[in-house]
Amino acid sequence: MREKDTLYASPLAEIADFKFDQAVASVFADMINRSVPGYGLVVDQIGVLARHYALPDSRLYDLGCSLGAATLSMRHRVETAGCEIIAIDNAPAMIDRCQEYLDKDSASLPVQTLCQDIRDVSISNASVVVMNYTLQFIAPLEREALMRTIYDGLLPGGVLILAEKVMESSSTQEALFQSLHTDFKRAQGYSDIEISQKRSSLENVLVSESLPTHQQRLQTAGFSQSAVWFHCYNFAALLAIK
Ligand code: GEK
Repeated sequence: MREKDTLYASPLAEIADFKFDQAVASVFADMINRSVPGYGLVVDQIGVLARHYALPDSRLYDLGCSLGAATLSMRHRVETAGCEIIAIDNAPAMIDRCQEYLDKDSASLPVQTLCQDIRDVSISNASVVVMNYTLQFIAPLEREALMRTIYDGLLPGGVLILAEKVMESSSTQEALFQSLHTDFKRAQGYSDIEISQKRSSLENVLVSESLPTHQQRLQTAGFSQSAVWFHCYNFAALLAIK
């Protein structure tokens, strides 16, 4: 059974910026499932999409892999010969646990884990690149360069699967979705104090952008097509094809 997230349950004297440390890693599965609407569905579909787009003898990257949920989804679905998954995260607490889960997993697709900053990573011979709620933690000014690195490392016909917290262009709709997201978290058992303290800790750390901003950046990087395949409140996933 997964460990329950109670990190923000008691009033805190000072709310520090959110960090992917040991405390977060130990409750992360519970935290993300109860905070991100549709997380399980998106993770599952990443495996289905990877199976569709994986090319023989190519690499599949999971950038900001955390505990390896998307990696495991791909590992269990992809059957194309000669594929390898590269799972990368710069938080030691996350990647160590990810490795532990992979060691216990019996699927045969090879996985290499790397404790590395995805801004420094080299990508090559890729048929699938996944960024499942990771780009939002990269400074907006650094996002374009990362998109180009991903685009350049993809094979023709390769895909980027990008899930993000997104911001609505209309302030009325943004307020509506924020309030519905708060209801979602309440329904998952989070108290108002937990919701508000967690929101404060993420304020300077998670920077969301609008879907049109993401789509424009993907187009500028060279992607010929991008399609929204999941959208629930402020959470969306795109498929961008080279
Ligand atoms: C999942 N994809 O469960 N370099 C490497 N990793 C980074 C960087 C960076 N510069 N910045 C942040 N991360 C996962 C969920 S969580 C999403 C992704 C969330 C990592 C960070 O350490 C964390 O593990 C992950 O990106 C973001 O399918 O917590 O909302």
